Amino acid sequence: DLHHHHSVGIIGAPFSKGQQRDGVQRGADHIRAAGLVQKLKGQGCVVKDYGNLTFEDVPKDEPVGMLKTPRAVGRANELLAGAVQKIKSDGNTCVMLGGDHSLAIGSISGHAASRNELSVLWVDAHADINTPLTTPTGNIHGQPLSYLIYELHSKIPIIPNFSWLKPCVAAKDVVFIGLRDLDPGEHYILKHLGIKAFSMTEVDRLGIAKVMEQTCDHMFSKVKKPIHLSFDIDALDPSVSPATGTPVAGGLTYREGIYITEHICQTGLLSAVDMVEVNPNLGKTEDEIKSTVNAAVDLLLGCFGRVREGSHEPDYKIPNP
Ligand code: 6HN
Ligand code: MN
Ligand code: MN
Ligand code: MN
Repeated sequence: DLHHHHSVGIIGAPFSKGQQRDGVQRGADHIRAAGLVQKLKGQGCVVKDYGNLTFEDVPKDEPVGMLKTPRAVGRANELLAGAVQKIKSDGNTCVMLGGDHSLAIGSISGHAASRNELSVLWVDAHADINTPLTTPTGNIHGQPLSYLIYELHSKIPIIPNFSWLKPCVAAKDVVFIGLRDLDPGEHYILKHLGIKAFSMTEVDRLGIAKVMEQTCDHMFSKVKKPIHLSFDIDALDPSVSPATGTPVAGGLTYREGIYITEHICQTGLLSAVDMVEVNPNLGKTEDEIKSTVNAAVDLLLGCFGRVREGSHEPDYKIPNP
């Protein structure tokens, strides 16, 4: 709400090499151009924009096994991890604007480096938990969680430019919402590690209010850990957010998405947010791009106190005529 004065630190990560569709590196600038900073300030946040990271070209980045452009992904995430760690040590809730979802490797690592233990809420059509050996595509944006989870450490081979990375999240501290397109290896991993997951079937069965209640019950079962929300815009239905690289029919409504962010804000434990996979090149019309970018902005506003019922300052008085 208005009275917390959330301190927000924004970092842009114009990176696309975790997948193969050009344009997703421009997501961050589109989200800014839609007025994110001004709108956050307008709802009482203290905002510092740390700007965009610069990712240098990594020459001779040949595949390693199935993995595509592994050296560029490793290097970009090492940089991002450092930036996120700095933003956290400055006392902010960190907002990472992607870019593709491989960036969660650096964002979550940098966040974890500044905190003891995290809960990770992964809102996505996909589970992004393939290992380098289960991946059907070789795209690292479909794999970030396998690199981050302790229990999968022994399944991750040595990859160039990833030697800085250490797993930092326990399987029991991960919750998924919105799943509807998993690869067989990913489904096995979720079941095998007992990871809490609300697929679109559970969203249909329970409704989003119960899903969020149970998500928080699970995340706060022992101690109240800081929350890392990793929001892939493809979690929303493609009718809302069509400008994204791997759209899947049957997603969250705009309202369900907003409800998730409102509920997470109310916990008071939100510590970092990723907003990824907005690809302005993939909108077929200007309206499709707008709808996707505006959804991303509104979700972020929900994370930082915007409530649909409206709000007012504590000293508000009705003007006298
Ligand atoms: N994302 N499971 C597929 C893969 O290539 O591993 C799709 C991944 C999509 C990743 O949307 O962030
Ligand atoms: Mn608040
Ligand atoms: Mn996805
Ligand atoms: Mn994703």
